Amino acid sequence: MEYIIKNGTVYDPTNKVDGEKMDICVKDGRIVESVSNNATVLDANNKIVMPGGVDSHSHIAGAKVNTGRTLRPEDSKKDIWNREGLRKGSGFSVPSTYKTGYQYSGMGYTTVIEAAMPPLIARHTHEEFIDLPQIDKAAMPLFGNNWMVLEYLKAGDLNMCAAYVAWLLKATRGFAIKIVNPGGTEAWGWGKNVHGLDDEIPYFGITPRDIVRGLAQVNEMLGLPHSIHVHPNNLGHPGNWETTLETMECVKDIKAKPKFGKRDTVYYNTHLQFHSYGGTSWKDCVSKGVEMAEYVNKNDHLMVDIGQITLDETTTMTADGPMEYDLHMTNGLKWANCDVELETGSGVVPFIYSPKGPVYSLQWAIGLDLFLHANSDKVILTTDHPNAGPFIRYPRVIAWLISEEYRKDWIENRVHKWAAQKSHITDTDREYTMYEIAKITRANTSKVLGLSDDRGHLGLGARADIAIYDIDPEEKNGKKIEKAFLEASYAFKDGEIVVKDGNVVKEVFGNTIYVDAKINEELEAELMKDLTVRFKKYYSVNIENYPVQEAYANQWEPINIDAT
Ligand code: MFN
Ligand code: ZN
Ligand code: ZN
Repeated sequence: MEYIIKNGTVYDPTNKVDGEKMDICVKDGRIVESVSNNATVLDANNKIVMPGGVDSHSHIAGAKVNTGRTLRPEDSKKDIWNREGLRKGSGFSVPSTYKTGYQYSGMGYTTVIEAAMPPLIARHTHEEFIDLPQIDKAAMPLFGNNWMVLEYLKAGDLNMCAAYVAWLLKATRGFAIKIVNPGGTEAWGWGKNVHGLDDEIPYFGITPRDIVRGLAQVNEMLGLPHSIHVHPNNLGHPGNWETTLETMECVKDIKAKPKFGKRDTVYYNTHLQFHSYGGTSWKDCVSKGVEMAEYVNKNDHLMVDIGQITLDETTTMTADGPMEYDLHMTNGLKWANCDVELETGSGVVPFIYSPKGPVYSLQWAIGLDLFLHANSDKVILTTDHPNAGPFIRYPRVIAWLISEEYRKDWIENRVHKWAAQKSHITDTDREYTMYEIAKITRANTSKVLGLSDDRGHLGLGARADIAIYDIDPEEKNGKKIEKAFLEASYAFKDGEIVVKDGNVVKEVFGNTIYVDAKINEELEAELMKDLTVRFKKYYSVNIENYPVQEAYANQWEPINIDAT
């Protein structure tokens, strides 16, 4: 199929296109220079055109997501979908698989990264991916509490650690190194936690600093497309901003050496909002959003996503087991906890971020402090779906960023006074431009993931993943902004129209992206010898049964790297 999208106002930061009226040509799934006279014409006059959205951090598939669905039948009964021609679905904060794909697609998103995959049960993530239509997907295996990683780092053997990371990425069809509460989740196996970068991890004797630094070095030895992706220690605790800064500082000297893509950073801090808390308790907690944003602005080695609180009832889920226990003790709601042998753990807790709550209003303001004081080249829009709120609230977050008037309405009429009192959100009248919105949802994410060669932009040769929204770039009405970004006029996936007027009109199945890094043969042989012994000794499964089989995707998209 050929298309020409005529006269749209185009925002494509990767190619420095800022609101120019231009035509976009599409042929055989890619953006091309020109099309024939037979091309279908799409009139985008008075509409804006952006590359398809790329989400670098969202929990959409796998064991803990499904545990969330099981734990919360009250959520699964919400927002029941029964639309002509589509699979039925339901769930507000933890939607079913098909609905997840449809809703991302309806918002004009085309690539989404699942933020935490337990290696041993990677198959569960991939099984759900198979039934998750409309988008390309990838998943980040959890490495920060893995016994093999801890052992190799304890022995100071970065080569073996790198070989293991390469093997695990391939075996689980994973995409990048995810680190959650380094050392803390392992300590949770002993009913403990770690509280700072230099706390000793029980039995292993190494520290969170050793894990973060070690894995950052390994990441660059292998030349992976993405950097290490880190959820630091002390999430959600007043005073944690100091731990966050120390974690960021500890990898500053490492140089980015990707063998694929254009990443120039070595550290990615996810859901920074949850890590930017001052004070010593919730009574004296204040936003450190401005201080954190200033650090992010002046340091080139890192990128961050925000994890903006949306003030909804949601379901929290994370590999940070001890944190979820704390949360369950704080809010008194039900709790699920899971251990994944040798590798990681997880917890799931419902959470009601009431707009009237002082603490939740402050958390909301901290996210906005970060956005409003950060350079838009350095931040990424996420809600850490569903932890700080469901992804279908991205359009509302965009409205808060674009319209000071709308933000003020929330500050004055909807949220608790702590939001304004304990943060700096009322000190600034900054409003994001459409160009900046395109950066924090497309250009920045595709670059930091190493996927900007053919995703997140509209240059020649890019995948024809495109979103068209019916909105005036100067619009300041929050409700109109939200509606426009929630219901894309059109969305294209690989050159086909998949959404019209916010409705999915064509079901397609995207790729599953993973990294296949080739390592030196001798090193690989040494690793396999060692792993075979470790599997026999510790695991309840055989090494032969561990890798994810070829059948576990609609279409694999390997990223081949030569790390010999
Ligand atoms: C990430 O996974 C990921 O993370 C993230 O809820 C997550 O009540 C999962 O126990 C949280 N509240 C307080 O202590 C508040 C202080 C309280 C007090 O005791 O004084 N103050 C008030 O209530 C204000 C009263 C005055 C007023 O102004 O109204 C705590 C409590 C809480 C706090 C509970 N914390 C958890 C937050 C952390 C992490 C959520 C989610 C988190 C999820 N990853 O009217 C007048 O003048 C009187 C004013 C009042 C007064 O002063 O008395 C995954 O991968
Ligand atoms: Zn996290
Ligand atoms: Zn997360």
